[in-house]
Amino acid sequence: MTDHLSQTARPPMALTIAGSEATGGAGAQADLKTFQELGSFGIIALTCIVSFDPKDSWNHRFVPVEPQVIADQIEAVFGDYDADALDTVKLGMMGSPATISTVGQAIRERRPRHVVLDPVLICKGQEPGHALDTDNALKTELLPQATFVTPNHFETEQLSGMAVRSLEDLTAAAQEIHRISGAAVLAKGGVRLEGPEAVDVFVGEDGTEVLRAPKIGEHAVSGAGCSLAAAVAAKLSQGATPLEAARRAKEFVTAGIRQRVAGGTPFDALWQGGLRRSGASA
Ligand code: PXL
Repeated sequence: MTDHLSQTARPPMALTIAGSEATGGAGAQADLKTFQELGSFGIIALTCIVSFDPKDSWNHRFVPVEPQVIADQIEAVFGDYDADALDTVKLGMMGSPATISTVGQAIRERRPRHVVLDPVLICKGQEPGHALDTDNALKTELLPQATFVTPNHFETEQLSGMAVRSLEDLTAAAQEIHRISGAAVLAKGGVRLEGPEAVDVFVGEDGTEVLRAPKIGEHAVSGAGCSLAAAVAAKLSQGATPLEAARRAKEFVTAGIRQRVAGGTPFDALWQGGLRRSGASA
């Protein structure tokens, strides 16, 4: 459109390439809500559809989107907005090596300024064994293209090849992932490390910083990882430094966990409106 509306300033934009999680707790839904809450224009290219199964202990039913359809979505998005308008991409759940190679190629061709990789290997409730076939593909195809990576406890161990049992371990592993990838790293201890605080470690060009917040319960909350990486992406799309984006993202997620939503699944869901409701702004 070329009417007067197109003259108004364009909002910062962020694309998530991620899966749908139907209950709205995690995945592309969490990303889009986070982008909107934090003031960026959100866009989705869908990689897969996950439907938890209430008849089967909430196990994941997983349907991949055809590689060509993933490539088509990305083509549509970058056809619509050039790299100046859309310089931030978040990568969420891929689910298979075929998807990783399609997305890897699309990102290599477009080279967005910020590539925030949430290296999703397994979701809440899944066995770690499911992850191993995507592990190598993530490491070889996506990690080298990431400018910012947000591994959880398990993913930090996988990507660094190190055991993580303490804050010192988490810091060393985050530094190792930074060394391997060149990306800024926000490694999440979350509720997995002992102690009263949920501790994450940032390692990047702007240094190493431990981010702390009081633990809210002892159980992981659905959507926390997706929302954290999406909040980082939103802030980077608005010109924040990686460290600044990490700090704001941690506040956003902590407030969202405080305002979590309970349902029938064994895990609650983070609410992206939490920070807004608390009256603060990220
Ligand atoms: O929280 C990780 C995650 C990411 N993306 C999708 C998911 C999940 C976990 O359930 O379903 C689509």
